[in-house]
Amino acid sequence: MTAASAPAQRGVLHRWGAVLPLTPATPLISLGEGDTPLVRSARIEALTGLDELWFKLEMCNPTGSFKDRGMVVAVAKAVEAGARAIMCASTGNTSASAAAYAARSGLESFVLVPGGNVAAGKLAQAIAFGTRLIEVDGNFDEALQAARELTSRHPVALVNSVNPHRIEGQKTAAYEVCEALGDAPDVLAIPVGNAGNITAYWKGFGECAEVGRSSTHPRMFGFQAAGAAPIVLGVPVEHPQTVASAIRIGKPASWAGATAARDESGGLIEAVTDDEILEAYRLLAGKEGIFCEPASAASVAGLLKLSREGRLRGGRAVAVITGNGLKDPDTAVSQYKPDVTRAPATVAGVERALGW
Ligand code: AN7
Repeated sequence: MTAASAPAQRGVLHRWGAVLPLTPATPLISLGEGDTPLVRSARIEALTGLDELWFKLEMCNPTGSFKDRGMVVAVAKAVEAGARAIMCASTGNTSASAAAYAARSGLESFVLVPGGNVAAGKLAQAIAFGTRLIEVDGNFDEALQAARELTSRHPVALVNSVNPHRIEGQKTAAYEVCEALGDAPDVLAIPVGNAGNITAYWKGFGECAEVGRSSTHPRMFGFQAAGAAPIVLGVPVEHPQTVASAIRIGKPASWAGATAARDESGGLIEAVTDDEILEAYRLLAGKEGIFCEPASAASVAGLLKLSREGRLRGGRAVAVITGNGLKDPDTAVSQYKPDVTRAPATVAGVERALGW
């Protein structure tokens, strides 16, 4: 028997350390985040008028969302700075990710979530990772304001995307897209909630162009839910509403970053309705085998909307699939009448039930 060679080190800090603000004192923690698949659309592409449609499957990260990419950097830097505890406000995915990396690093974590508006799987994750869960009587925007003030008064590190280390980590997805395609795509389609991710991708694409990892930059197409579309409307939304609870955000912290990404790239930020989001959600599962959460389907809903309006002409687009559908089982169940047949546990019984 030959000795197995040591597996290569994985994770954002190992893979992308050279473009991250690491020091010799930064602990290289990892749950194997990053290096997510970029897969070509099998069937939706033909509905869009695009030459190529690709999906960046950020749902394949360890806690099931893109948040892990930035959280690993934020938590490593918090540990480096001597923090014993971290805090975030969250519509669910940030809290799941923060709680996981805190557990991994021996930190205490506190998460503020809008009571009654977080998908069940995300709450299950936060609880399993042993976080101190605070359900606030208010929405995400109010929870974030409270988290900002609390972390300025107490020795607890804030790990929302207002923490620049989160943006640094999340920009690595743009590097991976450029590497996988050999260049930047023509269009990057992405859901927009608190607007950290569109800000991070734009930073990443800018850096890739600067150092010759790409010859161009994409137009950034951001999509908000129609009931939670402050950037589209140009004013905060006091009572945001949408089935896509992850992006039920009325006052995005990175508002300026999102509009800069839009304007500097010649892109757009538009709204998609809950019906359009759920149509894309069902198409992604039924026609592509990709079970994402509703917020993630907003990127594809947006491309389909632009296509219907005759505003997409060729080119290569990447849609970011930000989170896993397993996180929100209630929306899944509400969308389908399951095709279930009862039968005795015999060959004859199943044949009879199927009418064979
Ligand atoms: C699946 O977890 O804001 O525009 O607190 O979970 O960077 O906020 C989640 C946001 C898109 C929007 N898709 O990204 C949180 C949170 C999914 C998300 C977004 C979120 P940003």
